[in-house]
Amino acid sequence: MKRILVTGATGQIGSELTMALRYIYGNENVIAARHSRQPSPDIAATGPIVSFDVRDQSALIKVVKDQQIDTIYHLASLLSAVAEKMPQKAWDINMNGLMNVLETARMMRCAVFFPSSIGAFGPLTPAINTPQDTIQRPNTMYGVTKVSGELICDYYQQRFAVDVRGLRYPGLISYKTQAGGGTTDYAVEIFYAALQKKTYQCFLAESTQLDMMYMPDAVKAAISLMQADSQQLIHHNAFNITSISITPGQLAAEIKRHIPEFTITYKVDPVRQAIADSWPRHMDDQCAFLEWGWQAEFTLSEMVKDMLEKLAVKLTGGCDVIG
Ligand code: AKB
Repeated sequence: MKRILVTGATGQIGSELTMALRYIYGNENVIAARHSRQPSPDIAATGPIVSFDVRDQSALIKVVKDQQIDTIYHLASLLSAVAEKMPQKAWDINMNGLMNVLETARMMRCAVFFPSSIGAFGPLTPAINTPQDTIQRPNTMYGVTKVSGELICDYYQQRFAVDVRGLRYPGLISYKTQAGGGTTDYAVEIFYAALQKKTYQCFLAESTQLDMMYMPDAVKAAISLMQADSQQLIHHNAFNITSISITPGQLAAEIKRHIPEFTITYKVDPVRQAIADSWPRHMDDQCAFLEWGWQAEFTLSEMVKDMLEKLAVKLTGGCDVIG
């Protein structure tokens, strides 16, 4: 029987991944760990919640022991834009939190999932069809913590045989929980603005192309990788995964097909634009496909249709839409 701990369970990925894991492994077997954000009503209603700071290793060890945890999905971290505003704090949370998780996993024999990001790449990385194994010289604190995180995960896997697996996520689009503090957040904000105000002022330039992914694909990727046969894995960790590669202009045009009166304007935020300009346009995810069968489901038009439908229900106070 699996006993799973999800750190950052109230964040953008965590709030959906926790529910998907509870559906598969049973509500009582998936413990949602939170720190600052309140849990969504479905997380609060369906299973156990614990509250601690990932930088507090004794608190983490106690939860792992008390709850007999065998797998940790470690999602708690600061995103790129906020990490650039407070780099020392970003290092503290992103790196010391991860070290505590890896050390706990080594001592208690847990498997670990660690989400890396397109932010692990930098301006010297080939931006088109970014290879799995390539130059990684990020110039942001977020990127520095993601590359360091990838390396320390590899180290724990090779040196201590901890079963650590991970993905490089693109920008994630979801209707349940907003991201907060990311460079790709425009791709979520735009949907709220389109439905509520019919207009959106974008903080990235119209032609800024980045990899994006709809949350159901992101959740599926994490679970499939953790379920994959370890004998088939060559990389284990930091797999490129990709889905939809778009610009704000293209996303706005697709939204306009559903809401013809929608308009977009651009007021570039130089900090987030510089971060976006240092990231790949489109990653090559062949290794994920070959090693564990990764394939995204949602196209741009399917994602936009689904987002608009489900977010409209949420914004009008309707019941959450499952699936
Ligand atoms: C961010 O924008 O910081 C994140 C990411 C791409 O890792 N969404």
